[in-house]
Amino acid sequence: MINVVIFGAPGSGKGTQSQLLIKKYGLTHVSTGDILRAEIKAGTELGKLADSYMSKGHLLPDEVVIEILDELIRRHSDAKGFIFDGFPRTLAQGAELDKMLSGNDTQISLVISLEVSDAELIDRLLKRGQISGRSDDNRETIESRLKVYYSQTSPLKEFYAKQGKLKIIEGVGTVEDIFKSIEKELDKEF
Ligand code: B4P
Repeated sequence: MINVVIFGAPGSGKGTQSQLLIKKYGLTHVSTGDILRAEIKAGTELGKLADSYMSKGHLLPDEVVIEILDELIRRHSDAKGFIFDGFPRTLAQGAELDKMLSGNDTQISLVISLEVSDAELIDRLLKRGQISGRSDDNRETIESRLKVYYSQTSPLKEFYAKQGKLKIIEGVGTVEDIFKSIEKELDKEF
């Protein structure tokens, strides 16, 4: 099994690059953001809870997201591998993901960290906000998401660097050129 984490700040292109990765490598895409947005759309209890955090740019409690992931990994036990997009987002989620995967006799193969400046991230998300109607793509919430990223999520880089799994990729340029840099790293695993 090949398991890849696509890592980066909000707007760094995790979702965009994941779409290309699914096509080329046939891995199962796990986007916690997409799952939560689907719950919001469906008006479920989980969706209401998710909206109360996401619209402020905050992370959902670890135990809520971990439960979703745990169930999903069990349901896809026959997958060729996973692309984890937007998960883990805290050190606790990272440790839990390692446990879940080792329980299935597998592990994270590679962590791709997309590096993009704050100015570019803000610009991308404001542009997306104009068309997506996403409640978290407005300036105030974007600034809060960036703060949360630096305080709670970016420490995971050190966590994965220590495991020898972190690959830093320049996340600015055309979507195709960035994908080529990711492919170079992934092709070594297949
Ligand atoms: P996510 O859905 O994961 O969203 P994201 O980080 O904002 O976006 P991403 O990096 O995927 O950006 P994209 O490719 O779309 O999370 C949303 C919220 O859900 C979180 O804030 C949190 O509240 C909650 N949540 C999710 N997971 C959680 C977890 N594990 N624990 C707790 N809470 C959780 O790209 C953005 C834009 O840039 C797009 O418009 C795209 O077209 C553009 N773009 C992409 N690549 C480009 C390039 N190379 N050049 C120019 N533009 C580019």
